[in-house]
Amino acid sequence: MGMTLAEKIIFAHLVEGEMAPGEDIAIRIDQTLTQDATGTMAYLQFEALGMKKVKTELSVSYVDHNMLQSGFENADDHRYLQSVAARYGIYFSRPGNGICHQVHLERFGIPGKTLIGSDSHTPTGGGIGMLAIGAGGLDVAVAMGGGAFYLRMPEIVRVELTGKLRPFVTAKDVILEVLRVLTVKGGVGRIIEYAGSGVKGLSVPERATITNMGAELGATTSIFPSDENTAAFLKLQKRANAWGPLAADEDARYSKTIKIDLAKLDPLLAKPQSPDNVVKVKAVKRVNVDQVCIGSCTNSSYTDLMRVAALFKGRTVHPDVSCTISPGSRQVLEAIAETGALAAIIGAGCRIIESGCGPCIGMGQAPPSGGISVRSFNRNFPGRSGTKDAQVYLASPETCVAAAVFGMITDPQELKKYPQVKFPAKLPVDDSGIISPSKTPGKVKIIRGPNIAPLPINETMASTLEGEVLLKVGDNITTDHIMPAGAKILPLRSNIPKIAEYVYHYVDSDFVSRAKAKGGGFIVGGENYGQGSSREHAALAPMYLGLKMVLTRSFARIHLANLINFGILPLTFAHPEDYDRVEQGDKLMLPMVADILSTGADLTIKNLTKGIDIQVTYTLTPRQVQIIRAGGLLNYTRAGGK
Ligand code: MIC
Ligand code: SF4
Repeated sequence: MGMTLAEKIIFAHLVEGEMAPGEDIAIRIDQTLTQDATGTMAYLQFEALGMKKVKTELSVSYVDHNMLQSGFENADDHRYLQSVAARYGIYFSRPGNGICHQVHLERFGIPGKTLIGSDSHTPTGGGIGMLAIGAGGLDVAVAMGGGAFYLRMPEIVRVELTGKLRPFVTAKDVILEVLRVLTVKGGVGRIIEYAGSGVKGLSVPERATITNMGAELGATTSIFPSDENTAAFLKLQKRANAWGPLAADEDARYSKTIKIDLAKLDPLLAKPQSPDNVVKVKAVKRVNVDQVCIGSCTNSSYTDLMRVAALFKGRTVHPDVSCTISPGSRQVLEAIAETGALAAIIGAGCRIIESGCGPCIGMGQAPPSGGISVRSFNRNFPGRSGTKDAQVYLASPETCVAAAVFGMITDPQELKKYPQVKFPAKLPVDDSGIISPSKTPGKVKIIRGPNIAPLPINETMASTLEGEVLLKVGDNITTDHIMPAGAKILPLRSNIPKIAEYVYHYVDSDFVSRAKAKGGGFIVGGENYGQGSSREHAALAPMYLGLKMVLTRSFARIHLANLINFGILPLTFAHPEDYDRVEQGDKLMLPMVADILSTGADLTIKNLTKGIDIQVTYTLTPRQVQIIRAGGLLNYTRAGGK
């Protein structure tokens, strides 16, 4: 029997387990990436592992998130990251060089290789045929140390693309359509593989837009074949040698197939507050816009911005709109400057932001109170923009231009003439923004600023857990709810005691004081708990506050792994309706839980307040049970666990 594309790469990297859906497997990791907001923790953890040098084929440390330097914190972190990279054999991409995913695609991605990154949008690399997976920083630290990456073998879903996109319908609309069909939890436990005759009409950056937002489906990763378009992209990057062909076998078997005729798609957008709240642009009537933001790791490539510039030519940004542009990489910025496109964008009245995440993570450009913001980004979770009551819509760069020009959400087809944009014969390839590791690592001094607090170390798990439900939340809680980002909180990423003060800040401002007063406790959640980003701070900071167990209807993949990595027990209701039988403030007891987990026997939680028993399930491997009992992966690894 033939193999799917993802299966081929997994098979070539398999070090443990059997490649059947639902089985626990471990794969060898060729490349890792980190970004600054998760990277400081990942490198503190790597240091704690006591290795001399990274053992991967390639590891890169990017600075792209915490770019606003309104105090010493971020600049200190950048310096720490640069020194750690020099010391341990890691490439360092300087602030201003671009967004990790865009730069990695341009400069380092190789079809057929495995990549894990401490950022949920790492699957952007799937656009070039990599098996690229987002993970918590600790998993990345372990992989840098040569450890395998453990995951549950996903099922493989095939998305068959046929036909050709019409003018003003873009790659963004393809992934918005997939999100409409599958929803934000439709990808959990799955890899999305794109195939079909429609694939050849999509360039690598377009494919990357699609695989990038596979993160919003909750998918483990998404991947495209490596073909002549991939070869052309790599050639332009002066990396023709990195190319190799890759595709699924004809007779490969998939758990499900979704068919999309590209010619039948319309311009789409995701309405507030979820990326799967998708409708046709033309169905949105009379919504005035305050802000438009174009950029982010989803839509900030050369072709994206060339098209934006062409559409802005001879037009201006509406007087009631503030329009920002953040190019994905220095290469993109340089290229659009060379062609004159940048001048057209500036001339239209756009505000140019340096290459980085910027407004996507609330690092500046928070919209006005109650403001409407249309963004070419990938997430519109509440509060993420930095303004609690702002309403964020997600759409293609083309739809963003239409909103910026007309001052209201408008079908981009109203812009009439669709510009044909092609790659130039040559791109400004220049790696001077990427600093190679030191040739004399022994001489490198690691520089730690005062904001970098030591890693909190968890205690081993108590035999019986007892405590109070500190908070009960609903479905699809994101890590932005649990551990918000933004310009104020992000600089605290290297300081767990300080950042812990903001856990669930916008959901329940008393959560932290309650958790402290009770000496820790439990959280109850609904479906898809912890969707969104890979930030392990959403597990690490609650761990610091004494969180011992989270009980939900279901979990999102990366957050589940992060909870286990930090010794927090993830449990699910055996009977989903039991969600209604636990309330905030209830006292719960899990008698002899540590031993029961090791035997794999059924587990019952005693709700002491209500005098009832609640049956729960757990799908932990024996290794994961040991990790939780040890108080987390760091303790486990340091004690010699593999
Ligand atoms: C995001 O888009 O939410 C982030 C910021 O890139 C995160 C990582 C982080 O929280 O640092 C992600 O997607 O993993
Ligand atoms: Fe940066 Fe936004 Fe992409 Fe996250 S989603 S990596 S914050 S650009």
